[in-house]
Amino acid sequence: MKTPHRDVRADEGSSQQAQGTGRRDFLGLAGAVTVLGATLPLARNMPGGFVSTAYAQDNPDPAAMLAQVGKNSGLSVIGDRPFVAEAPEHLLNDDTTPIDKFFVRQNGIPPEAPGDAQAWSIIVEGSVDNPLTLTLADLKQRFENVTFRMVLECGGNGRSFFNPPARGNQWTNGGAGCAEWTGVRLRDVLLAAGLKPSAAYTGHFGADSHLSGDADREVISRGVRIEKALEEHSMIVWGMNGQDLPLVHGGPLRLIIPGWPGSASQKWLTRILIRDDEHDGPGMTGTSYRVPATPMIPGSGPEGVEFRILESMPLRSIVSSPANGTRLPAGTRKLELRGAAWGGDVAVSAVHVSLDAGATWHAVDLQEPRNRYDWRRWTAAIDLPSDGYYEIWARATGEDGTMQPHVVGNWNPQGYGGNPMHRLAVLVG
Ligand SMILES: Nc1nc2c(c(=O)[nH]1)N[C@H]1C(S)=C(S)[C@@H](COP(=O)(O)O)O[C@H]1N2
Ligand SMILES: [Mo]
Repeated sequence: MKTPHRDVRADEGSSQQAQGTGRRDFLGLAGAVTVLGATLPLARNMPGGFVSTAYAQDNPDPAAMLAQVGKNSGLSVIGDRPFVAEAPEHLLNDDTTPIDKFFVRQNGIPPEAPGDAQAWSIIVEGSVDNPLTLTLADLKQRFENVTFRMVLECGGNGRSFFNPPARGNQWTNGGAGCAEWTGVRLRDVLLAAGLKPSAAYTGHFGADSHLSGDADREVISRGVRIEKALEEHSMIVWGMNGQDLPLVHGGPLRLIIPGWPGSASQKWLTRILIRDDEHDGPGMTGTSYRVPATPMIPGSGPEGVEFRILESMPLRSIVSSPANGTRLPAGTRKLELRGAAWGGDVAVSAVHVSLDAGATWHAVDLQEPRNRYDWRRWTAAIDLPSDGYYEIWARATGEDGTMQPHVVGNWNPQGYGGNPMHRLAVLVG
């Protein structure tokens, strides 16, 4: 067993580490949590609306923190400051991930909800002919409104599978969800601003504040090559699953840059800077969202290693039903499986499952995606030869012929791209 990583703040770049906040993370202090809980015995059992903000802030109690932001109590809180929570695979069993089961990744402190969401505005400037200031209401009115169901996935998803452990939040497979996003195409807005021929990169800015309390420090500011920004599915969104985008997910307005690390999908969007060169905000440099250009020795330091920006996320498949550890009645001879698979810019072409550690594989029934970047839901009914203990392995294949590996490869200091096959156990009888 891996010991939980103490420095939960260092997830995606030393540039984002809190400075002198004097806060503890609860993951390394399980004993202390018990003590705190004991001083307020009823707090854990209170319904969400009764857990005061002050309580949640002063007591790193995962249940209270989840309730505070309207999240399902089954999510795993993997960081308390900033708040980070993922869905165990069995909570990703819906075709469209409900908001309460959708992972959360904060790098700083979210802004207050604005009084008038329609008045929230963004600036588009830099290498453009007509810099724009647009309110949410302007966006709705001026540009075609579109809805796509698309996966949003943290760049560090799968990090906990690295050995030796990589620095940062220890995600399993649940730093991902697939929601219906409503908004406008980023492309339409950029074209309205008139991109100069030199425009090469975007830089994204948001309204959250840095954990250090320094008002001049950006929490995170990533960007993408202009070609990605101009793709049909890159969006500025105000809607999630038919509702107004919740504050915890970057409402009123955020970017969705599908298929690439979630960090490119700036929340509480305030500004898009068009640049002639690669953006260099927090999260763009060093080993943040970067992987080695050539394979490095697992556990070694970054000195002398050339890193490149992580763009497409890797292939991933999950079994979302049954849950890991499920016990089925004796005599069960059909194992009914449900799951999902996705793969960044690469479409999933097949998913296979094995009950015998990969000796034999069974193809699953794959649903068509609704649109590009949607995940593919799948089902399978596998014959069980007998009662007993079974491990289920699931493996996705991409349209480029690549597959998920048995074990995580490509070790890198911050643990990006960890996508080994999903493995879970069931007991029959
Ligand atoms: N302004 C801002 N945008 C942000 C972040 C942040 O901390 N601040 N976190 C990023 C990261 S690392 C991820 S994985 C996604 C998470 O989005 P979610 O919390 O809506 O799931 O938002 C991204 N956008
Ligand atoms: Mo992330």
